[in-house]
Amino acid sequence: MALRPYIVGNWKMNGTRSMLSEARSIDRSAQRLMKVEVALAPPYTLIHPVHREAEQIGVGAQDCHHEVEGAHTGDISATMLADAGAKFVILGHSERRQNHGETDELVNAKCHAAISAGLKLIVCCGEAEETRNAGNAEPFVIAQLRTSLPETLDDAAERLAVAYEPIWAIGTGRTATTDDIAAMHGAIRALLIERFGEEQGGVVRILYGGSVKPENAREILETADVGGALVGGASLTAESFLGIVAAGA
Ligand code: G2H
Repeated sequence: MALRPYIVGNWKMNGTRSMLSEARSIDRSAQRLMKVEVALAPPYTLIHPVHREAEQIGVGAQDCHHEVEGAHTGDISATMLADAGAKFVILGHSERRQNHGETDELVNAKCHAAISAGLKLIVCCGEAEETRNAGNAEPFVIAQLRTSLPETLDDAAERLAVAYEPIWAIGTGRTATTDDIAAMHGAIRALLIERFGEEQGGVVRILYGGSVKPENAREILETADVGGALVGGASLTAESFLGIVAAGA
């Protein structure tokens, strides 16, 4: 059975308490759009406030450490996220991979930490422009996921989402063509079925990310094997984010 489209706002390093009004507006309207599962990943400092203010939408984090606790100055564990009210965590975003040297192996360790803490996972993947131009986008992304994803997950269908975000489309205003998205999501689907079996892997949602906005959301969300969207810039105001949510309803 297909799951509802999953529309997730990734606020990245944006947002102080003044942005809670946007979260409240999203929450109030998302409540009326029951056909879509709506979630927000604000910065760490706003997870608990958003959790308290927004009851209908899921709140999550943009990263976690791979260990439960210890001497890791500045880091946050999955257990702490769950304690603050987070229901999911985004792992392996290309900005983490690029800016913090995160490897596929580390992303895999973080997946296990998140699973142990009871969180849902959104595991990101995506190729650089040179990789696509060289014709290697698909093998690159599949290799990334082969190592990054957990080896087994009994409840993969509900617990896991994969976000395909071509790096060259992130925050640039450029998006992949729907043909390219469908081809990549098809390849990811085959890997998910190989790893988790038809029943689970066949329904794990594969989100598209990279300059999704109200104007292009419907076309992207109607593309084969697109189960939702991971939205950065356009999730920072309730108006534009709700435009994308409405496109998925
Ligand atoms: C891709 C996306 C959200 P944006 O990183 O994860 O950001 O929509 O700004 O391209």
